[in-house]
Amino acid sequence: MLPPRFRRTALAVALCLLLTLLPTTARAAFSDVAPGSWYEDAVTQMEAKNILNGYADGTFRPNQTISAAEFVTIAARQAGLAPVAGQTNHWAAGHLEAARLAGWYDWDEIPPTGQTFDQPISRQLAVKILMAALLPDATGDYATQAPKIQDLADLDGRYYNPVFAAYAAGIAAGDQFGCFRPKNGLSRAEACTLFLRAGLPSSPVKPDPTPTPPATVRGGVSENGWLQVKGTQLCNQAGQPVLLRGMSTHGLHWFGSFASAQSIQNTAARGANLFRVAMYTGEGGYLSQPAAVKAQLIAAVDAAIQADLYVIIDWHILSDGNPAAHTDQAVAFFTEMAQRYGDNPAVLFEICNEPNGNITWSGNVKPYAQRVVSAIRAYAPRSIILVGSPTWSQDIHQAAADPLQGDNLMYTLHFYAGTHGAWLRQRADQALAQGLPLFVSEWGTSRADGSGGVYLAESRQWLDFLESRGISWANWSLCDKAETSAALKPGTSPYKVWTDSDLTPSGQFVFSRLQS
Ligand code: IDC
Repeated sequence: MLPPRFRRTALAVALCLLLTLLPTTARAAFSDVAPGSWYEDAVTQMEAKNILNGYADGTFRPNQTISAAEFVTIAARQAGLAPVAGQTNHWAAGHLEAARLAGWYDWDEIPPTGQTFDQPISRQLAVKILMAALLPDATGDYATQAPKIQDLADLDGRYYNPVFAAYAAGIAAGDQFGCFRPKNGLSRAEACTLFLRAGLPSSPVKPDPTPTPPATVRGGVSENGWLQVKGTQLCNQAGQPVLLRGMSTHGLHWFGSFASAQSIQNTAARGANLFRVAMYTGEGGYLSQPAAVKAQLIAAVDAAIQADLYVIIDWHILSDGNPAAHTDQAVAFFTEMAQRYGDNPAVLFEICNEPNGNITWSGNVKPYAQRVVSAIRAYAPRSIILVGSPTWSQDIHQAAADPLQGDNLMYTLHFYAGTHGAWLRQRADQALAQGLPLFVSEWGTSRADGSGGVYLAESRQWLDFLESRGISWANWSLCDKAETSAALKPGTSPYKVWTDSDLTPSGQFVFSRLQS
C-alpha cells in the first residue's frame, strides 16, 4: 500500500530505533516477522492487543494474501464486535455473521453459506469493511478523492463512499502508479497497516462516534425530571401523569449496533422519550460474556442519557425462564448499575424481562424480585423498578394478588398484537383496578414469535387502550433483522440518519405513533 519511498523511510526509522533501543533483545512476535520490516510495528502492536493471531507453527505469513474470514475476524476483534452463532462450522463463521448483521457488508459480498470465506478478499471490499467497522462516520467527497485514483474505472460504485473516505482519512493510498487496484487482494502485512492506520482500540468496545444529540426531547428527562408512581399512574417530578413511549433494542449482543448514539438520536428525533436496552442474560448474552455485554450496555445507557431519553436497563431473561436461577448474578449486576445510575433520573431498572416455564409469581419471581429490589434500593432509593411476571410477563393477575412492598415499583405487561388480544386487556384493567401499576416495557406488532403480520389494526387497538389508561410502552424492536417486528429494513445502517424508506411497515407505524 505504501509507496516505495515511504517504505524505505519507514524501514530506515525502524532500523534506527532498533539499533539504538534494542541492540540485543529484538525479537518479533512471529518467527517470520523480521525485526525492522516495514510491517513489523503494525503486526507487533496488533498482536499485543490480541487482535491478531498467527498460525499454529508460530509464523505470521505476512506476504500471504489475506482471506475474507481472516480480514473480517481482525476487524471484528478490533471493533469489539462479539461473535454470534454462525451459519456454518467455519472457524470464523461467528465473527462473519456478526459483521454481516452489523451491516459491514452485504449478503452477496461474503455469503454466510461460506463458499468464499477462505478466498482472498478484494481491496475494495476490505476497505469497505474496515471503514464500517472502525470509522463509520468518515466521509470523503468525490471531487477531492476521485482524481487520486488512477484506476477509478475499476472501482465498483458501491465502494465509492468507503474508499473515498479511506483516502480522505489517509488510511488507503495508491501504489507507485497512483492505482488502488480495487479488485486485487492484499497481503496480511498490508492489511495490518490498514488496521493500524484506522486506530487501535484503547478498550474492547467499539468507539461510537457521538453525534450531537437534540438539546431536549419532547417529554424527555429535562422536562419531566424524576419519575414517581402515584396510585397506578407514572408521574413526573411535579406529580403530573407522564407517558413514556419509545423503542426497545433487540438483543444487545446481537444487534448492539442499533444502540449506537446515532440510532438512539434517530429514535429521539422521531418522537420517543424512552429507550429500552435489552440485555439478554442467556442465549450467549450477559451470562456468557459479562464484561463485553456490560460495556455495550453502559455505552447504550450513556448515549440515551445524552439524548435526554428515559432509559430502561433490561435484564432480558427469556430462554433461561426462571429468574431465580441467577439471582446472585442479578444482584451483583444491579448493585453495580444502581451505584452507577442510582442518582440519575433518566434510568429505570427492569429486573426480569419475561419469567416463563414451570414457575409461579409467589414461589419464584416475587422472592427473586425482593432480593434484587432491595439490592437496587441500597443505591437507587427513588428509581423506578419494573418487575416481570410468569408466562412471559402476562401473569400480572398473580402479582396483583400478592404484590411487592415498596414505592416506585411497576409491573410489566408484554403483548404481541398478532397473539394477544382482548382477554389480556381485560386482565390489565382488572390489575389496575386492584391497584397494580403497569408498564408495557415490550410489545410487538407481530405474533409472539417476533414474526407474522404485521398486525397494525390490532396494534392500534392496543396502543389506544394503553394510552387511554396512561400506560407507558416500548416497542420491540429497533433493529434490521428480517422479521416483521423489526423497525428497520435489513441492511439499514445504525450509523446514519434514517429516512422513512429505511423503516419497515412496523417501524413506520410505530414511529408515526411516536410523532403523534
Ligand atoms: C425474539 C426476537 C428474535 C429472536 C428470539 C429469541 O425477535 O429475533 O430470535 O427473540 O431470542 C419476547 C421476548 C423477545 C423476543 C420477542 C419476539 O422478550 O426476546 O424476541 N418476544 O419473539 N417475548 C415475547 C415475544
